[in-house]
Amino acid sequence: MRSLLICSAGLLLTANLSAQTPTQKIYPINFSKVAIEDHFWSPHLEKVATATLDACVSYTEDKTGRIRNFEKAALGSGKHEGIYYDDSDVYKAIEAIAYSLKNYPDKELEANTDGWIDKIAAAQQPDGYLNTYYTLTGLQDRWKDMERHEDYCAGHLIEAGIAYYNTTGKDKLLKVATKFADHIDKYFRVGNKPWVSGHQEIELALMKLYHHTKENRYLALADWFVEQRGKGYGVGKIWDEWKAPEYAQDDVPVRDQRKITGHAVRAMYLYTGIADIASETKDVGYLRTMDAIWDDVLNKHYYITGGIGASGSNEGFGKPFELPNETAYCETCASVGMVFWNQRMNMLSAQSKYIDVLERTLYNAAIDGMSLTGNRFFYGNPLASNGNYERSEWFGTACCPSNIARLVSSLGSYIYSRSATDLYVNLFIGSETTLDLNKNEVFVKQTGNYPWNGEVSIEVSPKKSREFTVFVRIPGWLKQPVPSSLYAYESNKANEYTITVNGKPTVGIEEDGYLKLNRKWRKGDKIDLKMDMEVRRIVSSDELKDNHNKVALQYGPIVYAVEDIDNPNAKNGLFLPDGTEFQVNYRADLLGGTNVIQFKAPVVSIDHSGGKVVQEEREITAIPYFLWNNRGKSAMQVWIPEKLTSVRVN
Ligand code: FUB
Ligand code: ZN
Repeated sequence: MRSLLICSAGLLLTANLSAQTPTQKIYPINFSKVAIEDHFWSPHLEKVATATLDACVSYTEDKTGRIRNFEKAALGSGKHEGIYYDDSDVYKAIEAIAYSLKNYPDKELEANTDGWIDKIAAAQQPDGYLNTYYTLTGLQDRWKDMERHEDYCAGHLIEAGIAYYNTTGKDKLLKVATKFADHIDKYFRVGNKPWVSGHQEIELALMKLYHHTKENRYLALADWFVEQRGKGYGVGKIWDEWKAPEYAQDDVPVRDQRKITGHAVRAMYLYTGIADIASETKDVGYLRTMDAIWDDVLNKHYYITGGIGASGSNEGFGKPFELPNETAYCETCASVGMVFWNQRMNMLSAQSKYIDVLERTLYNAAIDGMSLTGNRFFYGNPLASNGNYERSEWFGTACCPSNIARLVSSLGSYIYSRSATDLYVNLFIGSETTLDLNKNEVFVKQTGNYPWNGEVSIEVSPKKSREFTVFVRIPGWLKQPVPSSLYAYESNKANEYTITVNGKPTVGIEEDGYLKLNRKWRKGDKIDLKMDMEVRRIVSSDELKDNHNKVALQYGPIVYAVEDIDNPNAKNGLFLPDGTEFQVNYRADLLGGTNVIQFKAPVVSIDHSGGKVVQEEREITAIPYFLWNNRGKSAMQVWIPEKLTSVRVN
């Protein structure tokens, strides 16, 4: 299967594509070329620009010592404040700022960021090394404990440098990052000194640097980092103290890995980097590993919200099928990484199942990480709560806020992809872009009200009438909740869709989850896609003990939750018998405007005065999962008992 992919991908090489790699079948259209105007997403993008970045800036430079650390490191003295990986948050904030500035220019924010960059540059060592923790605690200890995130921070620095250059044209940070990358290359790869990254990230960052500079040594270094793993080279806390190389996906060489292990963010960044490398080197071993690991994640470790990493103790994957709801870790950063990785997998294969996964994670577990106000964040995203859990303004380990900010502000990069000749529509987000297909300018505009309903219009307007193919993703959720056996719709009826071009019903061929519309496209042509949305009851495979006799509700790609704030004391007594009738209503007045699912269902409680169990029929309102905890603390559940016998009443 995979070798087929490689053979056929080779054919694409004939095209003169600066952004396409040898193994990629398709590649995304960058957010800087996509203008988003979308009922659902525009408010989130705006909140990132107006509130999330403010939070990141104030916590980075005032409320914590992250910028002060750079000032002190430039002087070569002072006490390091915070944790040894805190530099990474500064870089990630700069990356998010860079993306957001593209959509929302802001001179003041840019000037302030320039000031940060001056301080970062001043803190760099003459040999290129840059890490405020070691500069302030003793450079003699650098590059010793592989868990200490020096290369992780370098990775985020590289990503920030490229992003800031791309938006502003200013290359000061990029030069700093490049100098650090060169230092690492010389010291490790050229110097032939083993190093296992204790927190992967640098691999994907080096691939960005490779694409930016076209310098082969960055590709070689990225690959070198991956090759180091699983060979017993690890030194430092993970290996010597914890004796847990699997925590950092270092127990087995990458080409032999078949099961997901360990820390979820580390894993996602690693496999994203490997996909980027394999797309250049056509490394069949890497591609096989990723197929196997992806199947393992989807079949054994994947929450219905698209979250991953069930366990808090390792911030990562637990045993197969161990997916508790109330203690689900599902770190926001892991969801961000899941989006990154699945986009890469889609690029390699042109299969829409990866976008199905990306979409589920994006619209549920990932965006749950941020409040509607944009300035409160979840680090973990559980699927049930007794009412004591809430978003925070910030965290001691503050990886998540800037991570969700950089994802949302670069959202435009996930909507469309292309090959040399054809266009792919992946996500249904109101937006416009213009691309060059075979020297023909093609304007594309999407409108609709997805995910609240399933009606989407796509205008495809080429300057010159030409034949090409528009691949429209037919979402997997029409037929099954996820592309694996972990979850299923209770009734196996598939939802239908219809598609018309210029009002005429069209039957296209479905290929790898896309409807292929091949024709001579003319100015003003319009595709109308209508997807049936209805409330679907989802059940879990028997192995998921925590979900026995429980159902979750989904409408379109959105997973719903019942919050006690709408349904007092329903958390412990609600159940959803077969045949419950659901109504979907759009409530403009609620939570910034949202669909709700309303239904009558029994709720049992204990009448403590009489010691009796009381059952009453109540009107229940379910809201999208990602919107919970926007009205204060409240109990919440995604998985709801189906029968009285599975209700646990307190
Ligand atoms: O270690 C850096 C970041 O902090 C990780 O990616 C997160 O999981 C948190 O541990
Ligand atoms: Zn995080």
